[in-house]
Amino acid sequence: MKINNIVTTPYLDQKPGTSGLRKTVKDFQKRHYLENFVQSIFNVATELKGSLMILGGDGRYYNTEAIQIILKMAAAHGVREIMVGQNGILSTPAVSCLIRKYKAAGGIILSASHNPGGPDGDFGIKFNIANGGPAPTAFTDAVFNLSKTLDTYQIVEADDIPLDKLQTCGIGNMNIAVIDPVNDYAKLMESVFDFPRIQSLFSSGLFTMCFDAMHAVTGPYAHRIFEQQLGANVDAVINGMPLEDFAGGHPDPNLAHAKELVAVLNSGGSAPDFGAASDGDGDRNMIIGQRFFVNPSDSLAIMTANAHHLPGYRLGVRGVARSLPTSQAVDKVAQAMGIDCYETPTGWKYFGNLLDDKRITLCGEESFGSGSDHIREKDGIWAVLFWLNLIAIKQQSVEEITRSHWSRYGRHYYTRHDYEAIDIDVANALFDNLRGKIQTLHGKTYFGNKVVLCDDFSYTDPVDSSITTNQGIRILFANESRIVYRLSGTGTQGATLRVYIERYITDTSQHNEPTQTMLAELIQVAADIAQIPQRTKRTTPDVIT
Ligand code: VG1
Ligand code: CO
Repeated sequence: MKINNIVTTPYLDQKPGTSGLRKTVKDFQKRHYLENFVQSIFNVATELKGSLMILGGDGRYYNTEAIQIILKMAAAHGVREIMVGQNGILSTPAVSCLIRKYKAAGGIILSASHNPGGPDGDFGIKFNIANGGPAPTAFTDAVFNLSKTLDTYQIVEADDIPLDKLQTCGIGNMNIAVIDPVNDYAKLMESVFDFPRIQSLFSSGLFTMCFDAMHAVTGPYAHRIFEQQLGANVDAVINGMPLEDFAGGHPDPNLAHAKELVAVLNSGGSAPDFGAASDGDGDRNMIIGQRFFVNPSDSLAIMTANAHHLPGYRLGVRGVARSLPTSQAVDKVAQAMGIDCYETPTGWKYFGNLLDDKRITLCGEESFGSGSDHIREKDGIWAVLFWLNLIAIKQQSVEEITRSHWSRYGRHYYTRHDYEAIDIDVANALFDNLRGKIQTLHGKTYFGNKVVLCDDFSYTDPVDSSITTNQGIRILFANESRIVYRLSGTGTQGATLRVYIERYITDTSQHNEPTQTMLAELIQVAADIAQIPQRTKRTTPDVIT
């Protein structure tokens, strides 16, 4: 085995964001760009030497090239064995499952998640640690610092490894197992949910579903689990073939991007009873019923209130966590159940310690992400199975389950407005101005909403006491309404401003209103306080979820 030491020049922009390093494909194709970043990972994650590592991606453009490079670099760094998904495919939750099941030292996931793919799209790389979860900030900071002065990387000279068939082979002393991407994950799902009960839901002939894999990674998982194992209707999975460019689509499961699914569910008499979608790398989910959308924050609250009905959660929910911008719907459930509810910064890495320390069982984010202690990532297929299992037990529709939840706990009207690709200087100035106002807003009243707290959110991890600051400006009102502002850490063009708005209504006679109408005044307040139109020259957001 011949290890080459390649001389390279450092890049100064390899700073991981909310979820790994995410750049355009064109950036990743720059000379040694990927190699540099992977070398920095190996330099920090010295535990990979002599250990097992998991490797796979969401199948987007540049996935297979990147996998071949990483295999050869792993061999050069003394990795003992690599498990790689067939054709380079592994969903993010499947990687987390495999790391935990086979006690790997870590894993690399190639994905830019919900960002578009193809030669003109985005690519990304994430590193997950031995607990199966995203590397914590201390790790990604160390990787970034090293990347800025990196001058060589190590790679083995070897032929490419065929990834199309299941086999074991090797490069030098390193074993390679090309594995079925679905098997282990499907077994885990069977252990968490009541598969026979979901099977009987489908075999009754009275219930059908439609799952939109958006030509991303979940296609093979959905075909196997929903159609083959659970016996769902034959046309249950649409867009189930992973494609390098997601057929030109934007693999983000929300009402704006999963249009085909929404049309199917809104098609009237013959529409399926249940609809769902997942994103590029399979960790997000959207749940819908016939002409009915379940807000992801509500989904987390509903899961928390009902988890004890499901086999995997029979012992109950220890505690829950949600990210800052996620609505306070789950807080109401936690309060009623007498369990802890943690508020964390955005990004799954902040849930890892809480899960490992057994403080929480379920967690979620407003951005169509939910998960539990079964792995250390959010999990799209898991969320769909959770809902299917719940429907099978309750024999109620998605809408009935959600409405009865609202009538018990109240409804949190919620929306997120995204202003994409705005000039970075404009975005920074907007935030500087907002921060400057923090002290002055307290006690002010806008359309009857009185400000009781305004701050720049910071989080002290209760397990390791690490402190994370500047996570978003939040404004809380006396009536429990809320506005949160933050900048995205996953975009690749300029800055994306996210504004999150919520309003809590207990009166059931007001639970049938259009969300944007119910939030209109607060939307106005949010725009005024941050001077969004004046500063960004935009009067409407690019995406509303
Ligand atoms: C977004 C979401 C965040 C999520 C992250 C990664 O981050 O808001 O909740 O954890 O994407 O999800 P940001 O910084 O752009 O708001 V995924 O499915 O890209 O791994
Ligand atoms: Co994702």
